[in-house]
Amino acid sequence: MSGIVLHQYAESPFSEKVRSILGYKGVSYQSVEIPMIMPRPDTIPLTGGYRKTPVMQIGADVYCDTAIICRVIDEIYPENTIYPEEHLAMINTVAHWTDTFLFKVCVAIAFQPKAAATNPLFQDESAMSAFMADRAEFSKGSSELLGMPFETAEPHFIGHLNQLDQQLSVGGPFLFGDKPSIADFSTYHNVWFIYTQEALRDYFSPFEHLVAWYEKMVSFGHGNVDMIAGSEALAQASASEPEEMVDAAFLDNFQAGQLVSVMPIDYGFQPVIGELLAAGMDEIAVARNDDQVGRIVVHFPRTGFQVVE
Ligand SMILES: N[C@@H](CCC(=O)N[C@@H](CS)C(=O)NCC(=O)O)C(=O)O
Repeated sequence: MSGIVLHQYAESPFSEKVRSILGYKGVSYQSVEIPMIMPRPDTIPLTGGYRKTPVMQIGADVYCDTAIICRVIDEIYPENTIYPEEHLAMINTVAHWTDTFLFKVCVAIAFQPKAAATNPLFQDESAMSAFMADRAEFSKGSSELLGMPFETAEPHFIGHLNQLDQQLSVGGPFLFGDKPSIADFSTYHNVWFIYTQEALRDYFSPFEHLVAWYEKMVSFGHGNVDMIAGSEALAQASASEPEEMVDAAFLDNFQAGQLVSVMPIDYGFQPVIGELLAAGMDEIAVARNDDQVGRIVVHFPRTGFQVVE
């Protein structure tokens, strides 16, 4: 069986969420450092259009969105599960809110003028305008990612840090008890996004319990990573066959084999078109034939995605 290849870039918060889980689980894996902006010629042939970051590849199976990436990692490495059954619905609800609403708040905090003035990305004018143009194209048709004014975001951000700090001062050491769950990792990457910017670190000064928790999360590291070239990842896909899907479910009158288009419901409206292999309660999967890498199965979580005939 092929191993995990994570397509990610260093500055990406959602990539940090996955890197941190791989660190917590002590996983050895390969990783491709992708460009922060398009084009991504070594990743898009695998997804067939989806362009959010990160993407996980295992041979010719490709996983889009951290909701399914983290679940699959936990299935492969079940020891110290981050999805404890006794809190499953609540933990997934917290993770979803944190990865959607709180992330949108954090984007507004991260790109406020005070931070932009010291962010290395924004020191070079042409790099900055290329980044802005790329993200405008990425967000076309949606106000979900870049739509919150800083003045609206800031009280939401500080209020949530305060609640986290209060909870961690009486409970813990993690958000749902003695061991970290997916709720911790979703919260962690948002905190990391802001905390790692020196100009914004003062936000955390009043919150010592939150900072102690954050340092524990940082200490998990990133696992045992071997950086590979994008061309090697594509070669692995070409040399592999997707895993067969057994007992795939089809809800909502969908049928195996029909041609569908799949894309996120919030932002990043770049569709993936393929033959439907699963449309169950937890997962959507489509098969595509790519000119460069052959047959690929692309997997998405059910929550957060739309399937159109
Ligand atoms: N729901 C997605 C969100 C991923 C996301 O928004 N990633 C950001 C980077 S952290 C992104 O895709 N930005 C645009 C890009 O990298 O092209 C997930 O959980 O994977």
